[in-house]
Amino acid sequence: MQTLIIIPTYNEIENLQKLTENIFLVLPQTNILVIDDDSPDGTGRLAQSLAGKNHKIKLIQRGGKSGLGSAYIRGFRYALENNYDFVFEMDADFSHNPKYLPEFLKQATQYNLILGSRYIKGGGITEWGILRKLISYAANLYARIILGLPYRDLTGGFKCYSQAALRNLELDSIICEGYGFQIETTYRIYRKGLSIKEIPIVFKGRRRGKSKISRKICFEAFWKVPLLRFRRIYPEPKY
Ligand SMILES: Nc1nc2c(ncn2[C@@H]2O[C@H](COP(=O)(O)OP(=O)(O)OP(=O)(O)O)[C@@H](O)[C@H]2O)c(=O)[nH]1
Ligand SMILES: [Mg+2]
Repeated sequence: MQTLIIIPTYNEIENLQKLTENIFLVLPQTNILVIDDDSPDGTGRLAQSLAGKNHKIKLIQRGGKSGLGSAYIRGFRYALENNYDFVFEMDADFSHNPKYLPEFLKQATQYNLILGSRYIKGGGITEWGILRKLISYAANLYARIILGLPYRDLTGGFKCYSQAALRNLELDSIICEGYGFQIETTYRIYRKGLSIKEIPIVFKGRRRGKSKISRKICFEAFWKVPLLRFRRIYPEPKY
């Protein structure tokens, strides 16, 4: 059973090394794929040196900041080319605690997609102000109602896909980039009739490094979510 944890990075030099160490403490056999967009703070160079010392750490270095969604799509292609069985999405900033990884994997043997959920019993958010909590909650409600999805946390980025789920994503036709990307990937898997399970996570607000959230990313999700609803027919995947 081969697992790959994809970590997109942009200016995460204060977080990356410690995060990889903590991941290997709970999942010693996993591989980690860092997708760095030429971070000005040298995260890419750090990742290169970590990869040089440990063959379980892989690096894809891209030429410049091209967005979270396209970084994950690049990582998903790598995972399919290399035949990984289970593939995680995880942020670099310790918002996603590695301690949950074994529970994700346990559930992934029974479901095609596991969502780390802040909005079910046992889940939560620490270190976020009321405004950010409200925006996140409203965005989830909006997506849930428009798309008719029975899940509480659609914008979260701590997820585990089976290989079958990845093959069903039809990567060439994904239209969203930021929070919308998380909504779109879950929606596609749901529409294909694959199984999805939410498990509770306590999400911790970023402590080190700077946020990359932007108004553009929030606005994109706002106007593209209704498009997803009415754009039901996706072209055949090209692998
Ligand atoms: N490769 C790549 N990684 C990115 C890009 N934008 C964000 N990331 C990474 O994606 C993950 C999530 O981004 P965050 O900035 O933490 O976004 P957020 O969690 O919504 O907001 P904060 O936690 O407040 O910073 C982090 O690991 C970032 O370094 C990008 O354009 N390219
Ligand atoms: Mg974050």
